[in-house]
Amino acid sequence: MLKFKRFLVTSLSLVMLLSLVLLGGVGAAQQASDVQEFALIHDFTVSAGDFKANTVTLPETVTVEQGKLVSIFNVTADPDTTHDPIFISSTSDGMNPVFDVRTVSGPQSQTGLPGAFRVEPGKVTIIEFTPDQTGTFFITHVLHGHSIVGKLIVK
Ligand SMILES: [Cu+2]
Repeated sequence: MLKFKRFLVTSLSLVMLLSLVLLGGVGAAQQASDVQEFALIHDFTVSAGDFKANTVTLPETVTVEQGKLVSIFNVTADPDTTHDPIFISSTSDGMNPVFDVRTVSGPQSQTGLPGAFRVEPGKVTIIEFTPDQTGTFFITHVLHGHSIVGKLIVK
């Protein structure tokens, strides 16, 4: 009985501690509300072995506000394929990178191209940028040899 009581007290303490941590987390997130955070899954769907198959992102469209820092956590759903380079481009061919995209955590692009980022299986690549113009932009793997992907809308 004493053991059970101790277990109960310990469990309750843990729950309270967890609540405090979670509430603290929420508070911190509210303080950092100027950061627009998104998780982006790059899903490479091979159709009949064609490497030029479509890649999609989930969600397919990300909508952000101009002038506010954007932070995107990128992962790939494909267990084998590393994507590099990925660009956010004003054109769907990926040739016009915008917003000075930086990789702040995870694998860096090995292409050396400005604005390029890399997504590897089993790793999280965090990119940051501040959109300085409105419009529709393309999150593209075109230079990696397969076609479109996601859209970024800046309002
Ligand atoms: Cu790719």
